[in-house]
Amino acid sequence: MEYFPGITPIQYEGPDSKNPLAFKHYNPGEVVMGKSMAEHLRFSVCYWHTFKSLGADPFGPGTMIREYNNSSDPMKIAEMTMDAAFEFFTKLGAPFWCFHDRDIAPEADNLLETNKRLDHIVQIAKKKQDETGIKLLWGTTNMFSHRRFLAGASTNPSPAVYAYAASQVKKAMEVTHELGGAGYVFWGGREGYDTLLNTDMKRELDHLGAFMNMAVDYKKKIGFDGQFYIEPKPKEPTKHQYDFDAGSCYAFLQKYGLADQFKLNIEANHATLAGHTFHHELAYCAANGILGSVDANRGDLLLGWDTDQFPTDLYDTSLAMCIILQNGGFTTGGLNFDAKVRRQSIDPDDLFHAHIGGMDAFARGLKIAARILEEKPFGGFIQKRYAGWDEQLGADIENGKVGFEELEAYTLKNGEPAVQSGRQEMLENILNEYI
Ligand code: XLS
Ligand code: CA
Ligand code: CA
Repeated sequence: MEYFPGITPIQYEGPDSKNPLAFKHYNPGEVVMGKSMAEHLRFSVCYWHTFKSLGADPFGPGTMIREYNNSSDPMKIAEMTMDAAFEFFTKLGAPFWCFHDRDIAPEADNLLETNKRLDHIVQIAKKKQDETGIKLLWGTTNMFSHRRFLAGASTNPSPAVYAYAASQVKKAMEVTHELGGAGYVFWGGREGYDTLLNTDMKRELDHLGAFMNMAVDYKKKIGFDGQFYIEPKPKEPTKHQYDFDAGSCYAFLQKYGLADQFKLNIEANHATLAGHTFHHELAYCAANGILGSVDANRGDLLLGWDTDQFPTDLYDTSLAMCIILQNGGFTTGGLNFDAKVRRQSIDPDDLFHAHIGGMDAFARGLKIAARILEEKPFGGFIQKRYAGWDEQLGADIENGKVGFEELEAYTLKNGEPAVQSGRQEMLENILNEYI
């Protein structure tokens, strides 16, 4: 059965093409700074939004009618959806996919039966991966939809829920390993709180730290060598999520002895919800050696929630690609479209338009970033701004050779320091010439 009839594999037709179902900028084999665009960008399609969310919002049910969702048997739906998904990945030309355990197979009445269902679907996925060459960027668990997780999973007040969550992560890591996943994501779900009147924050954080350490132990035990990631988000569903932003995740990882076991998966929309730019969160990770992977989407400046729109802003994609390239590019990570089409975009074709737009936006961002890094239009502005740190005084401070007394003696001898312009407007104008 063909679920996307009338769609042929999406081709690169170049910037002059007027075909909406063609790439204008993403040319997978084209080499940019020594690597193909496909290798740089490592695009991934997410299972949950693209195949499982059908347009429901708090005010109404789904609006999208899909052939692969048309059965009274939930396992039949799971099988048909996996078929549709691989047809989609193949036609789009996306090299990777991502999923939550419960996206691909529905829960049964108990954990044992649920795991059997998951195993059945994983075997289908494995066969399809082998046939198509499409790979798993990362797997994860859904520990936020079922009512047992209403007060969180590994930060739940009940140790029995904690145990259930551990069993679920154990299984999801096993199937991710089985599918050759390049990574495994921990997004906080309901790990956070709505009011401190009912929450023991210290205990919950300690439990979360212990849980992550158990996950690391089990990873070693089964020989899974994929990368672990934490995905920050400041709020939603809880009022305050523990993994608020990159900074709070890094503090958590260091406190619980996990800093060398995890990197971060930075989502653009979560960065802006935290009051940061996407650029900031990526730069913070790069500065601390924890830049792992990216959930490529965007929010809406006028809305305060996680709209998960497809990325189209060239400033965002260009600045992101500058950081990613300067950081040496992705290794295990990639650009996962954790994004959903709007509720009114009901046709299966809209899924293609959305992904083509996101892929072209990042392809342009890559080319812009590569030109900026090669042509250096800012003339080493940042290096020059900090040049004093390469001279005697700066070097003595950086090398710990001086303290307050020596710095006071320097100041008394040299008097008022010189100041320089930050030239923000000039730099913004130069950037605009490249967008
Ligand atoms: C939700 C998150 C989620 C993670 C995976 O806001 O973005 O989808 O990426 O659990
Ligand atoms: Ca995400
Ligand atoms: Ca999101």
